[in-house]
Amino acid sequence: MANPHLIEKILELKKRRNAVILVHNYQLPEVQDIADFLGDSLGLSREAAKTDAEVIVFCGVDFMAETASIICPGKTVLLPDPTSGCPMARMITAEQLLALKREHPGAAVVCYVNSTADVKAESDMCCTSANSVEVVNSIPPGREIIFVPDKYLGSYTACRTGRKMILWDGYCITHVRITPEDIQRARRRHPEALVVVHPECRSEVVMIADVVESTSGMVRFVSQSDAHEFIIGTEVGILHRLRKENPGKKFIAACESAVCQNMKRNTLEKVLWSLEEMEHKVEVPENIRRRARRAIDAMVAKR
Ligand code: CIZ
Ligand code: SF4
Repeated sequence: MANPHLIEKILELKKRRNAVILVHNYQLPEVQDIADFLGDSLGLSREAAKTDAEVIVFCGVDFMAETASIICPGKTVLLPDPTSGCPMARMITAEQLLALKREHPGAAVVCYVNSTADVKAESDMCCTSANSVEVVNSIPPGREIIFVPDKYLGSYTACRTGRKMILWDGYCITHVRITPEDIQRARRRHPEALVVVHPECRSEVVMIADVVESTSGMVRFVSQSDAHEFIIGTEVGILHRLRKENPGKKFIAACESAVCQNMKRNTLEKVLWSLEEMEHKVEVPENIRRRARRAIDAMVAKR
C-alpha cells in the first residue's frame, strides 16, 4: 500500500508548482495511480503538447521525457530518476544512422519513438507502436524505407504494410524474454484466453498471437472484447491498468520476467523529490530539438 502522506504531499506540491504528472503504462502500480494522464508514448506526447501546466513530471524513460521537452520547449520537464533510460534507444547512434543513410541515399527514414533525440533529428518521421503502420503507409509507394532501431516492430510493420524496409538490428531487452514456449504454456493452462502481444516481441511470438497491439491498443481491445481471459505478452506493468479498468476480466502475464527495470526506477519518493527540488530537468540542445521536432510532429499528427 502506498503511503497516503506521500501521495498527499505530491498532490499538494503538484498544485503549487502548476505541474502535471504524465505516467507510462509500464510504470509501478502506485505511480500509475497518481497519474493525471496514464498512457503510451503517443498519448502522453499529445497530452504534453496540449497541457497548460508549467511543469511536466514525466514518469517513464528518458526518450519519452526528451520527446515531451522537444514538443514543449517553454515548459520544465522533469524525470524523477535520471538513470531511467531505454537500452533499445541506445542500440543506434546518429553516426550509425548517417552511415546507413549514405548507403541508401533516396530512402525515407522512420525511427521508432524509442530512440535518442540525435537519431530523431536525422529521421524524416517518428512513429510509435500505435501508429507505425499509418506512418509507413504515408510514404509514397516505391520509395525505400529505413526503419530504426527495433527490428521486430520494423518486421511487423513491413508485414502489415507490404513495404520493403531496411531494418536495424535493435530490439527491446524486455520483450525478447517472451518466448513462443511461454505463449504455448500459457495457452495450455488457459485454453479460453486470447493471446494479445506487443509488436516489440520476437517475430515467432507475434506470429502465434491472436492479436498484436501497442499498449494503448491493448487497453482499447480488451475493454471492447467479449472474451473474459487474456494472456498478455508485454512488459508486466500494463497488467495493473488492465485489471483495474476491467474488474470482470482475467489477465495472465505471458512471461512474469518481462520486467523493464528502467521503467521501475521512478518511485513515489522520487516523484516527490523531483517536485521539491525541480530535478532532474530534461533539455535538448536547440539545434537537435528543432530537427527532431519535425519527425515528432509527423508522428503526433498520424491517427
Ligand atoms: O509507445 C510506447 O509507449 C511503448 C514503448 C509501448 C507501447 O506500445 O505503448
Ligand atoms: Fe526500452 Fe523495452 Fe524498457 Fe520499453 S520496455 S523502455 S523498449 S527496454
